[in-house]
Amino acid sequence: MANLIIFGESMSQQWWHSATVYQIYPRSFQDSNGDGMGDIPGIISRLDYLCKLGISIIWLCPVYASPMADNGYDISDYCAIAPEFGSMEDMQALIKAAKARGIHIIMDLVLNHTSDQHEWFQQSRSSKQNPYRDFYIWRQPDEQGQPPQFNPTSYFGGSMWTLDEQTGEYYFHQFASAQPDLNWRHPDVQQAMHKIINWWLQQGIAGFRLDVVDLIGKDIDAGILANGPHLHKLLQNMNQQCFAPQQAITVGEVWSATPETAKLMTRPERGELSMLFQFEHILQLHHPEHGKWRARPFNLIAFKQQLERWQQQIGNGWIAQFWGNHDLPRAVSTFGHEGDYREPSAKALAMIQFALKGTPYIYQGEEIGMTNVQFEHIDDYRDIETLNHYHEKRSQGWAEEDIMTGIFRHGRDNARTPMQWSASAHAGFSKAEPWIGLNDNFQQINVGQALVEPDSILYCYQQLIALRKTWPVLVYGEFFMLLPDDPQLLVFKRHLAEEAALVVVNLSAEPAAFSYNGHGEQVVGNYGNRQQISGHYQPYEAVIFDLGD
Ligand code: TEU
Ligand code: CA
Repeated sequence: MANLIIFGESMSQQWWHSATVYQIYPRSFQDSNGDGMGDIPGIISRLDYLCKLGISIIWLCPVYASPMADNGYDISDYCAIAPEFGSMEDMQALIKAAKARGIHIIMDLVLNHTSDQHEWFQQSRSSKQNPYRDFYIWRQPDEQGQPPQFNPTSYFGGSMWTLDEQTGEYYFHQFASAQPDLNWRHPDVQQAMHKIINWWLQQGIAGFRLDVVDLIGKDIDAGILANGPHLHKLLQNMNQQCFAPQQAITVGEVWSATPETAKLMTRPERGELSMLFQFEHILQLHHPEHGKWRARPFNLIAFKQQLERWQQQIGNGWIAQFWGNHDLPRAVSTFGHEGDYREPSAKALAMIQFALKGTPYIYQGEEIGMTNVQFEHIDDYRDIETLNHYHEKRSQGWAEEDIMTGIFRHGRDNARTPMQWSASAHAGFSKAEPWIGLNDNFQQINVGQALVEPDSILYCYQQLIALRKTWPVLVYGEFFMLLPDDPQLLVFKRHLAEEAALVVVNLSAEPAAFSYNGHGEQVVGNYGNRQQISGHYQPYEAVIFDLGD
């Protein structure tokens, strides 16, 4: 396809720019064999549903062999399937069945760390002379037996260093001690991982989501973890050895990303990644000292400033557009409205997402407006991050209610309750008690209900997915923010050659007035069909107008 000039930069068009990705968290998507755990045959049974939605790519969260300390983000064998999800034959059947429906699969590759049960780590910890010793990061204790000076708190609580009795040295892990960081400075680590990547591409997958990929360039002795000095070289090597030869699609999870670093990682001429997830709209919710556990309310004006910066500064780089994922609270509960305006606000969030530059990612259940959950007791929670946080804060004297409020609002299990397929037992997810509790609103909020409702959230997503495939102005149009300081209205324009679109969203629970000097035709709306752009907008009313040429 021809190149475009966007904000003065030459942009080569890719099919995955206008495609939509659907993220599946396998353990919570569909159980096929009645053990209460989602699995790969369950996913195969739902491919026609995804096809009907108009999905082009599935991002499949880890299904590799794993002790499941972090639900599969602790891999013990990259080329084997965890039995609870099925067999390698099931995985090959999924790839084939998806391809037959025109759906590509990208797999979640956890390359920053392995499970401590991985053969490499078992060898590495066995002796200081073992050839695998330097696959990981080991340091001598100091005279007092303490770990190195550089000793940040792990994402899951506690120190990032764990003393291993066998050889009396500390090993480094940014997440759980069951997830030792790989030493990416070691050429054998790079080669071993390239081999795994190429093996999976030969199985017929289309690419990868790269877990915390900005951490692999770390320089521990310089105290640098994210966006380290070795990152770009490592990504360029990986691209040359693996991605480019097979036109693989890659999306990096990059919590540290800024528009500047994102351009370095995703401009096509740099030969690194296809696109990345940046998290500024999530991080703005985090408390400066207590992060997500004492989160602040969503601030629309701050959001608009970030949005304008990203949309205008990413140039010919590319990003993923998302509201939620398996680590984040439910989008409609965080950015929309859980009560009377749940449906219009869920559609409003979808319309914003699909009207922006960047590939849209739908997290399972977002298409029906699934909400956060509030389990009675901490024992009902499953996530290692949540459980470690609870026990750590209880030991530090935090009130139970304070901790639970943080978990209700931002705990990762909000996104991991079983997919709500129907109002029948266990929401049609399983014939048995699921591995984690259901959200008790599944009888009102489920796919079966959405499919029989002509103006459901689901059909709004279906319309937006189709629209992006046929209206390039939404995919490539230059972005212009209007009313930057308005606390209720998000209004922006997209321009491409003679085409122009105007997006007007009242992202509040109160009516808002908007006046605009010009005419447009409603293409998508969540409150019936507007004839005028100017006027009053209902709570969470959103409209995409075609301003014509
Ligand atoms: O997440 C990276 C990560 O840092 C998140 O866990 C984040 O810190 C936290 O959830 C924000 O509150 C990736 C995976 O998406 C996550 O599921 C894994 O637990 C983690 O890496 C380790 O692999
Ligand atoms: Ca199962």
